[in-house]
Amino acid sequence: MVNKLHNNSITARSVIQLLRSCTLLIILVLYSGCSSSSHIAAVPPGLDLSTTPRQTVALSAERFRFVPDVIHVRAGTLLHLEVTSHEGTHGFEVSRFGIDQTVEEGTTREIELYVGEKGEYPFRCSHFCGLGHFGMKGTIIAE
Ligand SMILES: [Cu+2]
Repeated sequence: MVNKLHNNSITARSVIQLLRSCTLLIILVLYSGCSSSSHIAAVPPGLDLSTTPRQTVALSAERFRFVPDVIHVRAGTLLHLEVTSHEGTHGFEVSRFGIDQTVEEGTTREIELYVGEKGEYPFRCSHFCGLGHFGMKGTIIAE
């Protein structure tokens, strides 16, 4: 009888420990999920705007593409994008920079981001715009 009680309390303790480990694991998974989608500040607060080179690119959002869909920029440039939708409502998302804007037909969104590091930064339409929506994407290439 005493033995049985003892065994039960051990089982209960193991279950609690298991639950604790699971909770910890879930928190870790959620946390790593968040950090993998972490983004760079679009324009870092300390950036000296008077000396930073700028580049302006006009982007057209159409069904179902961005024109141009590849933007070349020199690393260390403040990129000024003018995104105009000529057909339908679209979204403009650069997840690495935490940018996500809706661009309604006939309007232009002005978006600034500082491309500090060499690399490829994908962008895409983030507003479902029709059958070709999922192919509506492009890349900023910083060299
Ligand atoms: Cu779309």
